[in-house]
Amino acid sequence: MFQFIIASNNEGKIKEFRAMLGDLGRVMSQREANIRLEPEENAQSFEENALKKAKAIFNTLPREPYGTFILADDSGICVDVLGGEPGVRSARYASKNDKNATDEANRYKLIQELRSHGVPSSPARFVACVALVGMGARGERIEFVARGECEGRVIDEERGKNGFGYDRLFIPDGLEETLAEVAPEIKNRLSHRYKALLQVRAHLAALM
Ligand code: ITT
Repeated sequence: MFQFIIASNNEGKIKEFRAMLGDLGRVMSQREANIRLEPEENAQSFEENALKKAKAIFNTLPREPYGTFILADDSGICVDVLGGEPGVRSARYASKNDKNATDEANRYKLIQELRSHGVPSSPARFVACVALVGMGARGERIEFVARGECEGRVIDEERGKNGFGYDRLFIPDGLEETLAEVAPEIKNRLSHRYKALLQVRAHLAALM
């Protein structure tokens, strides 16, 4: 069995990781593991930010036992009519001081931006890069990053109460509902995070 420490302070993400990885072992948040660090996310790509977070948290571990892995997720929403924005800045989209803004403020800003472009909706995608950092059975360092994408469109009104972040504004291809209107089990079978985690799971299986 593995033990995973999720390098995140976002409760929405942590809940999804628990649901998607619980069968492989123990899943703890960094808070539960008593790790207070909040690495800066100032890179230009989701991949770099995810790996940076995972390495920083891994380096705080007192020992590096085989079987304990750090998982970090850098994610966001890329909206076509906004030229791919907010992208890596999704958590800070509505912020004036470059710190994370609230989900409500970020959604409000996205709605305003769509309206200022004169469109009620736009093609968009959620992107998640998930980095896995740990120690292999022969003491070798394991670093792996996977990218998952979920195509769909954003709309200019909130619908639904499930999920977190931009879920209330995003309708995935093939559905009529937003990700906040469907059950968590549905989101967790089609999401960007799920697609990245499938690759992580395959990588872990190859280590066993
Ligand atoms: P950590 O860095 O502590 O993990 P964070 O919230 O700062 O948490 P990111 O920097 O990766 O995480 O920002 C992700 C942003 O994209 C944030 O605004 C989320 O609400 C949004 N987001 C990511 N995945 C999402 C999903 O599945 N549904 C809705 N919004 C999502």
